[in-house]
Amino acid sequence: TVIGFRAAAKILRRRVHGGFVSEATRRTLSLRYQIHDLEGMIQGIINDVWENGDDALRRLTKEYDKAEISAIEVPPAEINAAAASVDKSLLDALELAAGRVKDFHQRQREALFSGFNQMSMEQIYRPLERVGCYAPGGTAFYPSSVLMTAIPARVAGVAEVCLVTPPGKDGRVPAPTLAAAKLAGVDRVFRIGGAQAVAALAVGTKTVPKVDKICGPGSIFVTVAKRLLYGMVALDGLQGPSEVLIIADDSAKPEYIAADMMAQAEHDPLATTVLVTTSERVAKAVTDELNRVVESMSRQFVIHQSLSNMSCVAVVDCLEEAVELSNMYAPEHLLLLTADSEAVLSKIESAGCVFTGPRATVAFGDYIAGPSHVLPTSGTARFSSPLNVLDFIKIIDVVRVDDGMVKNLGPAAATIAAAEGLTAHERALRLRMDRI
Ligand code: HSO
Ligand code: ZN
Repeated sequence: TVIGFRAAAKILRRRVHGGFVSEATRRTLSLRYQIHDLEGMIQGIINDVWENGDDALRRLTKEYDKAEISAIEVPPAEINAAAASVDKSLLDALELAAGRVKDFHQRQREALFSGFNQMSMEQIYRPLERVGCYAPGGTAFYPSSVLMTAIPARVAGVAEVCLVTPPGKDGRVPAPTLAAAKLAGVDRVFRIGGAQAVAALAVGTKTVPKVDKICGPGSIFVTVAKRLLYGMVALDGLQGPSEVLIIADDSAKPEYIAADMMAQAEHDPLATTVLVTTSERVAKAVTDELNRVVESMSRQFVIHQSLSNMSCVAVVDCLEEAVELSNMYAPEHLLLLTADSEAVLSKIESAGCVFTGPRATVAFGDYIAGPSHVLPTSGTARFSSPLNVLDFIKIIDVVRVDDGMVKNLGPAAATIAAAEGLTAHERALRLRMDRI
């Protein structure tokens, strides 16, 4: 069904303010898994890993992933063998992608490092020492997510990059994931997933090292575990189900729009697709096209659920209204299919990644363009950024004090110290001033 601006605004506002575990997610979870106290259940897993370490990891992997694992860490020989077993064409494609992701982030690094320094005050940069990347596994395993998390970390100069990813029922990590890990320069791979993997990275076990930061998207269990452990460990953000908002005018091709809506929807029954168009004709043509094609898709069941429960098509009066909706929603992915898309882009205030150009599709960003596909979701693009080199770098400020600074700035500093009643501060300053 096609709705108007006001109805769309209401739906999108509710979604953005639904918090990071939206009501829809909670409802689905309690129906599917009979979980009524999600946070309580995950806290139980965290405590278990904290108390029982590797034993808990093996037991929980058996319980949740239905896999018997003896070695939690994947040995280098297994990584190499897996990489060698992967199809040449896939390996070449992953290598091309890895090179482009590396390039993009190296450019960011250069821009950062050529940044500001004053003579006496400056900022210097130091990489985090150890980080943990989470790559989703199970039915949909994503070697692309390995590249999109590990490579920015590597480029930032992180000393040790670890990867956790859940094993299949045979206890093995899929070969393409291991091949991607090798290409990305991952140091250590652990065959664990879910909340238990996040807990292991945050607290450390005999086998799994404690890391400084955990990044990468995962299931709701992973996301809740991240939130519960925040503070003990740094996070890249709390990624929810994936989203796209598409702004289209009458020049847009309905076939392309429908294709991207389905590509988004196939991720997850909770993935969200929003089409905002100024063209009634386009809205109608997209709906027809979806009805025509959905049944031919291999993941039609997921697509159908996502499109019917989590998506909407809105017809608005003008592109200004479309932009207003988009800025309010702050989508993870924004697809701009309008005649003058640069003009629209200049009005965009919040979005994870914008795709524009005559052949734009989100899938380029998912796999090969260069920016990380780990992007802020659930409205968090209002205040956060895509995963990038800065996620893996700490800034250290430097203040160099010479006679000039003492002369020029000492009196003002001493005056403020006196006003604060901190006489030892004032004295420390005056000692320097008196010696000149
Ligand atoms: N669109 C997803 C990333 C992805 N797509 C991985 C395919 N594989 C979240 O940005
Ligand atoms: Zn995708």
